[in-house]
Amino acid sequence: MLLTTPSPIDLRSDTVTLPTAAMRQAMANAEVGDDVYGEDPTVRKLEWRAAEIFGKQAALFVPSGVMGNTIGIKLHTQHGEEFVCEAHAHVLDWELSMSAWFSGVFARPVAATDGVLRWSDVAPAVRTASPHNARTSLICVENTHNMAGGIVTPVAVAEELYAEAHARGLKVHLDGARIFHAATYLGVSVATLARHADTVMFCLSKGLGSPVGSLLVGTAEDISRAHSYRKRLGGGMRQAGVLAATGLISLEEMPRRLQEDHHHAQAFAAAIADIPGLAITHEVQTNIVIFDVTGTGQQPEAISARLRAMGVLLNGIDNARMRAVTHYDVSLDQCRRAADCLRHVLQPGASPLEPLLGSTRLG
Ligand code: TLP
Repeated sequence: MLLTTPSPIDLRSDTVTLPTAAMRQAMANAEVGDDVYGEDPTVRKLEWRAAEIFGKQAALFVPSGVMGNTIGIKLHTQHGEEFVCEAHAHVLDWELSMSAWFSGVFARPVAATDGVLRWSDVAPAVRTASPHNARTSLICVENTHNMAGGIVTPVAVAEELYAEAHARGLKVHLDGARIFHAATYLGVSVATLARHADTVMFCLSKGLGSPVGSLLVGTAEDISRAHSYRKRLGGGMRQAGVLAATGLISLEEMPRRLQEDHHHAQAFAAAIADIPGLAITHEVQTNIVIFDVTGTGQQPEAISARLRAMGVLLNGIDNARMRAVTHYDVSLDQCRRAADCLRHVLQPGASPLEPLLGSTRLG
């Protein structure tokens, strides 16, 4: 007899989504070739569509967001230069110092309290070359900003930054891992948000549901140079069409359902907002809810362990804060149940609830 194991409600990240039935079918049927020779028709189609959707000349399929950001930074900098980014940017905090390791550049962080990087934050940190200073050559922006609770940069704020940066000869790379979420929130196209960025990295394997892959979009010249950096990083893939096939589904079909994830994040936030000692750090605009648990007197790690015992996966991001990320594989009901579990474990002297049973897949 088979034992039923409870399916966890996984709010650790939107990277945990599983490929849909249509994606698995597309993988099985994908036309493939050797992409290092430029002969994989499905990869070429994905790159062509990504460039078209973003209003750019060309695109490069890469295995991960980190690789896309690494190549973006490499394209616009020389060894020994500086780039400016927000103090909690992914490129700074979560990419194992790849900018230093691969490009030999120094990240100069500037804090934007609400997570929206403005030109007024960036300007004082920009340096021109002198006997005492290394030159700033690049600004990295992140939209949505992951560690600022998925906050969106308004179009006008971004446009001012691009214009001021370009006026000073600086390049701008956009970490748009969740750029489709930003576009959904603002009700604009990703092309509008990408218009003035020199390069944009976006992920297929987060809210868009693909198992693997990101794209770097930009000018034909930059993307042509990017090929050699991808190869150096070990990202030259061969019959990668099996992955690109899911990417095409992500691009064409998944953006239209992101509003649902935003709604679920808001419902989760509303359901935990009055838990004593818990404070949501940012307005919930997209699919990420970050909350500070310091006031509960409990550590994120301990809360995480107790939630896990109840079938809810939700991690800390530091000693004070935890993050919940909604996605295709969690329903509204599951978000509400996760919130109930969180309330339960934060009650003084709470005992573990029964594990939660049920599928993590939306109907
Ligand atoms: N973010 C992951 C973790 O690395 C934190 C997550 O669970 O959110 N840019 C941004 C803004 C990201 O959030 C991430 C991944 C990346 C780049 C890197 O993408 P991958 O994981 O594909 O290398």
